[in-house]
Amino acid sequence: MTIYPKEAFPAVSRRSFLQGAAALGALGTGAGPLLSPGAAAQTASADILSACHWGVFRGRVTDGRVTEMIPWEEDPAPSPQLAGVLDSIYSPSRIKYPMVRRAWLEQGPGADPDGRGTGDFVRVSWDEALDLVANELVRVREEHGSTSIFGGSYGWKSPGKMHNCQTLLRRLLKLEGGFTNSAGDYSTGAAQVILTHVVGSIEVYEQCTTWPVLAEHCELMVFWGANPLRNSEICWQVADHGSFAGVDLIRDSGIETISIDPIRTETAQRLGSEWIAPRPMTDVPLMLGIAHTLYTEDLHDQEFLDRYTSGFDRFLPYLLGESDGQPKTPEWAAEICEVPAEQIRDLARRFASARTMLALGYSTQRQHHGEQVHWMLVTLASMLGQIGLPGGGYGLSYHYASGGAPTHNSPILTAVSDTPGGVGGVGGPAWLAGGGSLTIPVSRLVETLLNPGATMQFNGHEIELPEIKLAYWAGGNPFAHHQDRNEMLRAWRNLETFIVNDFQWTATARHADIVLPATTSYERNDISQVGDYALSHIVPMKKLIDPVFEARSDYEIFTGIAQKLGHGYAYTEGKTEMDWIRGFYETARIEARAKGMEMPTFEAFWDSNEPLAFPLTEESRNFVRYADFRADPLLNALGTPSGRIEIFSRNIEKMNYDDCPPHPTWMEPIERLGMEGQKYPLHVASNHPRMRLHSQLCGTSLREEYAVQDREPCWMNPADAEARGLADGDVVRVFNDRGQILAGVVVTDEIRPGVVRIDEGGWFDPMNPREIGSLCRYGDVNNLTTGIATSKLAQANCGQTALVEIEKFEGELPDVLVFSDPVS
Ligand SMILES: Nc1nc2c(c(=O)[nH]1)N[C@H]1C(S)=C(S)[C@@H](COP(=O)(O)OP(=O)(O)OC[C@H]3O[C@@H](n4cnc5c(=O)[nH]c(N)nc54)[C@H](O)[C@@H]3O)O[C@H]1N2
Ligand SMILES: Nc1nc2c(c(=O)[nH]1)N[C@H]1C(S)=C(S)[C@@H](COP(=O)(O)OP(=O)(O)OC[C@H]3O[C@@H](n4cnc5c(=O)[nH]c(N)nc54)[C@H](O)[C@@H]3O)O[C@H]1N2
Ligand SMILES: [Mo]
Repeated sequence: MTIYPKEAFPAVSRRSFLQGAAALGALGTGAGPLLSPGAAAQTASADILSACHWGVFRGRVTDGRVTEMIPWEEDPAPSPQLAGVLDSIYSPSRIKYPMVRRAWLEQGPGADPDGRGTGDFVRVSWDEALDLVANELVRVREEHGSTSIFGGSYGWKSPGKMHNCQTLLRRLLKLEGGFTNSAGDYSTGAAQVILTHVVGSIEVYEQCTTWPVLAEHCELMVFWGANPLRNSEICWQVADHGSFAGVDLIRDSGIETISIDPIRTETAQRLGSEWIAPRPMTDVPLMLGIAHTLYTEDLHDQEFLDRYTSGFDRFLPYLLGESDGQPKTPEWAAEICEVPAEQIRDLARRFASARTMLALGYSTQRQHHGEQVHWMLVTLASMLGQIGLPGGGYGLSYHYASGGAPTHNSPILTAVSDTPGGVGGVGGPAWLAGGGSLTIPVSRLVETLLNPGATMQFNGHEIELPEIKLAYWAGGNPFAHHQDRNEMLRAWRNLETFIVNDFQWTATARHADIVLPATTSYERNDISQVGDYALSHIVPMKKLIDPVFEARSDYEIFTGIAQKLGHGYAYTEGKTEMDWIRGFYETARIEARAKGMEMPTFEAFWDSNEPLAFPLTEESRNFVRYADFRADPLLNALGTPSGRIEIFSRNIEKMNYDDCPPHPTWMEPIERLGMEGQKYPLHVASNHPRMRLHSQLCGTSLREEYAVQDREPCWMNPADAEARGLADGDVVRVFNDRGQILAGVVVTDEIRPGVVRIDEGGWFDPMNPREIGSLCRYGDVNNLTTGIATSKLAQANCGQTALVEIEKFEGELPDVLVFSDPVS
């Protein structure tokens, strides 16, 4: 249903589009959508259009089984992970039936909590499982109050607007009288809090100046811990892969690029970028050294600072060392970050003499004192004075979900709401919506479980930590995503009941008391949009096959529980799955009409088996972030107290936090490479994996592409490997005071010395689940990372903070067991 005359970017060239449209016999000429009557007839009958985080695809179904997922022909860069998506439907790690942990079932809630993870489950019927859950929700609420139920259930889930398992869970818990929710996310927990003080919005998920504008105007693009060619494999909605086209535009335009990253990324390789590899967690000193040169060599833009920012005069004494006796010279910075002082000076001069775009990723703020990095980057960009100019300034989502791909003129699909009778929220991370009786910062659940009743500072507020007795997870895998696994295991023992809906036997499901088998999105109908930023199409997510084994959709599961509790009708509002989907579409249709476009009827859209395309305007193709603020900073004032970029924040000053001063500041993290008294010699970069979405697809055949002797890979520089007598393919024990894991060595000079890389998302497979600190056989890196918070301001996670030692594993290599069904 590609029926608009649309721009070449990002999917197809204009020429091929015209040919395609002509072949369909329907060429749109106006601004509004036209329905292609022949569209449905064009496609093979068994190829069903659907979509997922990895992109739009057609599922080939033969005899009730999906045999192939064929990428949509308009996808500019289909994800190599799609093969794993298919495998996830049938993988041996699929949860087949409702299961209850034996001790919990026989002895009651809270029994033998150390036995979680041992795989001693009893199969029960759906009816019994739903009874157990319903009764337990009632018991805990009556005995301990509604805040003792944790429904924060953070994490990823299907991109469908209907089967949003987290919203569906919260809808149930709200209906029954409230729960403790979580705020923020693991992605940008530090940046999104600090940036509201600095630029007046969370900023990290905002659209960037578009790739086509960069191609025309940018002269120097800096990828600062930012890797679009890996991180835009996926979208929070359905991937459009616009960044792949964007990076190619940059390459073809001959723009100079620099990558500042401990790893030589795919993006840097494609672009042939200059590679600068500082010590991890030392980006603030590096930025300060550049800022010092800008100021002392009079390369900074004082006019911009005067007109658009506030508080530079309060930051300057720190930069020059007048307030603390330490000028932030390139020599000072070089000592910390191991980038030579002359190179730091050179960066400052080059940034100032060219139209420069600073593209920062998220990992630099997933670190102790992570707030400072984004604040200092905005300060640096302010000194350069190019914010709001085409191709200059900074961009915080070039690496994520194809930020910078131009936004199409599309209505926004509404979604199922966590409030029965309420209107569904639109776009954005659902966990930002709030809505519980009490809210804790998302990465502080473990701290909460260990310290009920204690108080916690959070962004100028004080929270009293509730006593959580029951946690319910639907969507998200905390036994992969949370840091310091062993501290977490200790904390989890304080839970009386842990309930999980998932379709795979993840470590989280294995540690549950009640496990409910969910369907994958390929076993139910849904609807979504293509591209978090591009919003290029509305796409049906059609059911390909009937549920596998006894799996039920989360909607059915929660409806079943609501029925047991006597609230079935309030929960469903009397609507079926297709009623909801049609409702979201019809609401979008009304919005489209207000924008002067006519969408086809729902039936025509659904039956066409094609995504519905929306047009791109010149204006959005040419979008420049902050152009309006630059044009008129009074009329388009920022949402900060001063209306300007705050290099000094009075609000943060008032909070008086020792770990978040009122201007960007370098503070030593608890551990880092090159620190004084460093206990362990190697830093672990726990990056986002190329062949997974976090832990998703780790249980599939894709593992064959990367696993080393069946273990998660551990990248090492040849120098570090040699120093330990290690060779490519060896299995090693990676350890520190927090935990220990096995991993498989990959020796490569694409990583700087002193840093090893073990991607996040490897499934946790303890040798002895009863023993805290037991060796993880597969390689879950979060056994090694610290569970502390970034600061009192954001209370965000520090997944990128960990030092370790590595030695060859000499014992008998244990089999990895986590990818099979624990029960059969
Ligand atoms: N050390 C370290 N740790 C990190 C990070 C890091 O960089 N380093 N990154 C952090 C970041 S940014 C994030 S976002 C988190 C990611 O953490 P998560 O979002 O928790 O990770 P996923 O593996 O995507 O887990 C999603 C789970 O939901 C399940 N699921 C998917 N769809 C459905 C559905 O429709 N219904 C149900 N019931 N279940 C479903 C999947 O099977 C899977 O188990 O990890 C964080 N942890
Ligand atoms: N393929 C794939 N794509 C994904 C995801 C996935 O799991 N798989 N997850 C998605 C999600 S939820 C999110 S939040 C985003 C995450 O986006 P990011 O957090 O930006 O991604 P990371 O891969 O953790 O890190 C990006 C780069 O930062 C570098 N880096 C690490 N530490 C430092 C440091 O101290 N300084 C500097 N300068 N660089 C450093 C890493 O080497 C890496 O190349 O990705 C999204 N995209
Ligand atoms: Mo994330």
